[in-house]
Amino acid sequence: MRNFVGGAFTGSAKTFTKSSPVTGEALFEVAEADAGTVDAAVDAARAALRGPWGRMGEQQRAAVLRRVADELERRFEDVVAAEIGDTGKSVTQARTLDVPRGAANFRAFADIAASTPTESFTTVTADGGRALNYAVRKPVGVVAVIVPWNLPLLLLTWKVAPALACGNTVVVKPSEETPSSATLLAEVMAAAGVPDGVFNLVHGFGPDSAGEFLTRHPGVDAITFTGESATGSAIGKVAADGVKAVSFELGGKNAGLVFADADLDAAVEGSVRSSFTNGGQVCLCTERLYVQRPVFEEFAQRLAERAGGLAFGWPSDEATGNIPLISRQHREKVLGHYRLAREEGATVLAGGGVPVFGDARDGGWYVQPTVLTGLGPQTRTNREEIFGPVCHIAPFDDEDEAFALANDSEYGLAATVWTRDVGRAHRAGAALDAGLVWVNTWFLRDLRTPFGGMKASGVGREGGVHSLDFYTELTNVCVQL
Ligand code: NAD
Ligand code: 6OD
Repeated sequence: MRNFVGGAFTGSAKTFTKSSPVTGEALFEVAEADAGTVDAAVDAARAALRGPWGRMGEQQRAAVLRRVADELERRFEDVVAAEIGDTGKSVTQARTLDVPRGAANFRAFADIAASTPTESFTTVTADGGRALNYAVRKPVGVVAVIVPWNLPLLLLTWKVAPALACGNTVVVKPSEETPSSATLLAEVMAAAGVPDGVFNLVHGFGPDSAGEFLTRHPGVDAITFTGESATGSAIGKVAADGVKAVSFELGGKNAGLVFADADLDAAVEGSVRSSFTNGGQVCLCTERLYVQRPVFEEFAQRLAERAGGLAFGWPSDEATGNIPLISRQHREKVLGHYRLAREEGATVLAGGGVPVFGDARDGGWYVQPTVLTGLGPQTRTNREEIFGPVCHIAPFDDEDEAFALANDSEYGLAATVWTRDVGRAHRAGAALDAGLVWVNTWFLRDLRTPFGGMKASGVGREGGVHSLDFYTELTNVCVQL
């Protein structure tokens, strides 16, 4: 697996090994970009701004991005295989979520960038004259795109597509755990006719590796990052030194509120999805569930039964409901939280351990989906992001208490509310400290809407016109008429 710089794949003196989350076995070597490779990638991106890409109009760029979407769809099964190989996720999820969203991101941002007007104001001057103000959108320049491993292609293209649609060039650093779909995307870019240097890819780790070399690089104009809040904080310090614009999509400790008036079947099924999709490795996953007391016992029992019944298949099995965690290190973290929850006094309603398969998957990074109860809001279990297939359920009595419990967190990314009371649904939207509030659904995305988190969950918003605001500079032109 190689780096992609200025339109060519390049090797590296140093490599690292990518292993399978399903079996733990070594899969392939990845070329780790050194500082020189990152320099070359940033230089190529800068040069491409001055080339044909920089001279294209937004409609022409949009046409190129639609070709990228077409080419991604032509390589659909290759990309599915790449995502499964790197993450162990299920073929069903890769085919219905990860890869279609990759293509959808390019189409959506091609449309948005090519059709969003800028503002214009006429000013009446003191002498009765007129001046016309209008805003011109310009690319920011070279954008560093640093993304995590949980939804590799989806999260990468969610940033690359708007960045390119706005006329920027990018240097991408995927997670060390998931180099494959980003490498395939480089092939797709070349095949779709994206000019050399517009999309560059460097593989490696964070500190003292490609990630840090990129964020510290003086030739980078803006940094868009998705990952842990602690990493965001470290990158923020570096970005401040270089006075670079940042967009941060960070961690979450998301609450789900189930009211007694909810459709309980929908709430149980929705909570199975929101807590266990992708092995709980989605920043939007619900790790804290609060359930109104009259339905608490029934809900808890049904959720625990559903969690215990989720199928452990191979990734190729369409019915697979559980996937492995991404790495040994991440599994140690999640199992550490399972132990901690017990030490804190939790009752384990489902899971809490490691499944035994009697086949090669015993060498992989699986854990059981886990449902906990019995802990207070100040426990570490209810405050720290675990990022695994686990949720804690606690009862509440009334709406005010539910909203207060949901808001009692250092994080503010997403919340999910299950209710049939329309008024309550709207009150929740206003009251909850979260960038996204879903009512009677979860992870339903419209790419024109704002996406991002409050508090430790992020800085800024992307999505729709908000992405344009990050990936462009606005110049106001004031003309005395
Ligand atoms: P991470 O922060 O460890 O790594 C993310 C990326 O940053 C990787 O590519 C990594 O190599 C790189 N990186 C790490 N340290 C760096 C440094 N000092 N300088 C530059 N780059 C550095 O996160 P992860 O473990 O890959 O992903 C899981 C986390 O991501 C969870 O906290 C999850 O909530 C969060 N996440 C948030 C969103 C969102 O939209 N808010 C989406 C997905 C994941
Ligand atoms: O759907 C998206 O656009 C998005 N950014 C999802 C993030 C998921 C986090 O793991």
